[in-house]
Amino acid sequence: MENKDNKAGGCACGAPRPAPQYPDQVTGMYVLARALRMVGVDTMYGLVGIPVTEVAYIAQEQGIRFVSFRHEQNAGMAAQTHGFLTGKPGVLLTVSSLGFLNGLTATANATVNCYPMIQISGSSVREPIDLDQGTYEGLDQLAIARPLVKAAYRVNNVEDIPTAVVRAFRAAVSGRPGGVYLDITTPCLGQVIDMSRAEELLYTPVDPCPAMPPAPEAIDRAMQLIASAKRPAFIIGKGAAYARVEEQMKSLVEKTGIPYLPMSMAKGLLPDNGPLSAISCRSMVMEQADVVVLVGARLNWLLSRGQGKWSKTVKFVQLDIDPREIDCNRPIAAPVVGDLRSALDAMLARLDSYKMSVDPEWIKAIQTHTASANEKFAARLKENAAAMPMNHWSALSAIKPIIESNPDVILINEGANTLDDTRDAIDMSMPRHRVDCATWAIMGMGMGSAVGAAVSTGKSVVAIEGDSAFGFSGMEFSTICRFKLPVTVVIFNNGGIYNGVGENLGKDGDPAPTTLDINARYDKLGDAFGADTYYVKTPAELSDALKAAIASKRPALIDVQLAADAGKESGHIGYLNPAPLQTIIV
Ligand code: ADP
Ligand code: TZD
Ligand code: MG
Repeated sequence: MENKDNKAGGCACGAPRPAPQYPDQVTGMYVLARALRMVGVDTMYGLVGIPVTEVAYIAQEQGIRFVSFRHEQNAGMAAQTHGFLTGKPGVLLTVSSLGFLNGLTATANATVNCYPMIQISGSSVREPIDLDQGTYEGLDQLAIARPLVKAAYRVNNVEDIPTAVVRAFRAAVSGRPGGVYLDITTPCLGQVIDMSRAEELLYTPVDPCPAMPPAPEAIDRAMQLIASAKRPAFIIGKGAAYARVEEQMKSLVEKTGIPYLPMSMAKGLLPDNGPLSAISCRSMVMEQADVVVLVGARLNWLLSRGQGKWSKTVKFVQLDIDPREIDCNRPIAAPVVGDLRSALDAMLARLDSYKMSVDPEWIKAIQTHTASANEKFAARLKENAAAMPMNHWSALSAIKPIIESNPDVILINEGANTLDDTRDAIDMSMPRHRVDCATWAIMGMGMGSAVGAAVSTGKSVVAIEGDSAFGFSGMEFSTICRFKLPVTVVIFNNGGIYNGVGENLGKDGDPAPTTLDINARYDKLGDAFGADTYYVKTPAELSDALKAAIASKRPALIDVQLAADAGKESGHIGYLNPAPLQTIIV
């Protein structure tokens, strides 16, 4: 009987690539690369092996940049960040079984965060998988991916590859963006087709991300409510950053005089320190606003699901592309379902028909509260600047002025205290310049996102990482170096998850569950790959190192020595722990 296991009919791995046997024929791998080119894909992130090595070689040959990683999750995090920052799906290429599963974590994360991304995975021969006969890397990948992604397709026939790529592209970017899984079997990748037939099948889709304007009556309902409000506020989410509506939001804020509160990754869409910024007035907005306009922000756990502190009488206007988002936690008085650009343009066009009734006292109260919060914040940074060993605030007192005077640097940020304190300390003034662990608050996006941000924008990147957070993707620092990216990684080492002073309650001599390595020299990891490295113990040393690192536009790693007791359990979200944990952990 013929051994069908992974018989591809073409070269599956290894370099240099052999010359094609039949010059007028091509394989599925070639058709895939060409189809990606036709939808405008210029970059792929991934990790190769059987059966997709040749896909990456052909992609490079076809002018697609292939950024090769050490672990698929990180390549996926790069692809999702590429998607968020460019509005075009980031593409991840993985091998079958574990490579697929490793990458799927990022594709699921992209879906949860509404970032467009396509994971393309080779998969093994169908028949022995379906009969559970134990084939090479056999796994029913499509079935596993399906519940975790926005859409999932399998291609079994080379002639279907162009259609599959276009469908994946459309699914990723249209409506609410998300992660899409494209499964291509090994036989399909190796299937041979005449070049002329392949060229006939290839096409570029028309309008893959169509505008979806909201109904005019939805706009009027929303405008009426906004115009009636005495204490209104905009809450701007990362959907607005993704939709690139900074100009529309600027006009709307200027023309209505309504203050705005950005969610973490919407920071900088309008300046954090602008006169109508309510960034320091989160509680005030929740407790006192009478109308809140959600602009590409979900009323999910990050906004207490509209419960808790929120006023019982506040009325919501919600601008979102996904009708299922409306009413999910609180009744929404004025849903505006459609794409943000069309929705905001329509609101601006109708603005002259409405007279705003914003109470000047509300604006005064927000500005007074902001001034006093800013004063307290500055005092806190100042008084901690001298702490030895450093804590998060001392380190941030050095970093804040440098990042703020380099507004075009993209900031990547993950950790617990490292995340919360950095987000609060550093004002952003440009849209899409902050990428963090976002809706799922996951660790492990750092190095992948840093690569994706640098590759997709060509800009300099600074990643501010907790020592635990860094550990999830730290090996990818080698990718930053191999691709010579202008990325500076700053590691806040407080020796653990949340801090380094956890106690092992069993006293068996093992480290506590939260304890990592307070004396680790992470900078030496950078040395291994030829980066510029720094080990710093004071804000002055950190300041010099960060300035030099950003100016060099080379890979750099700064190990920031903090005190082991710097940082508290779970940062700002300790209240989410089940009750007994709160009493045990330091
Ligand atoms: P944040 O975490 O910043 O609060 P979320 O991820 O919770 O933001 O919400 C983003 C929202 O933006 C999602 O509900 C998504 O459907 C919506 N969205 C994304 N792109 C668009 C768009 N182009 N137009 C309208 N809404 C969008
Ligand atoms: N695993 C994954 C994938 N995501 C998570 N969020 C966690 C585990 C749990 N976790 C957090 O929520 S924050 C964090 C973990 C492990 C790390 C916090 O430590 P850090 O930052 O060193 O990164 P700080 O400054 O010490 O708080
Ligand atoms: Mg830590």
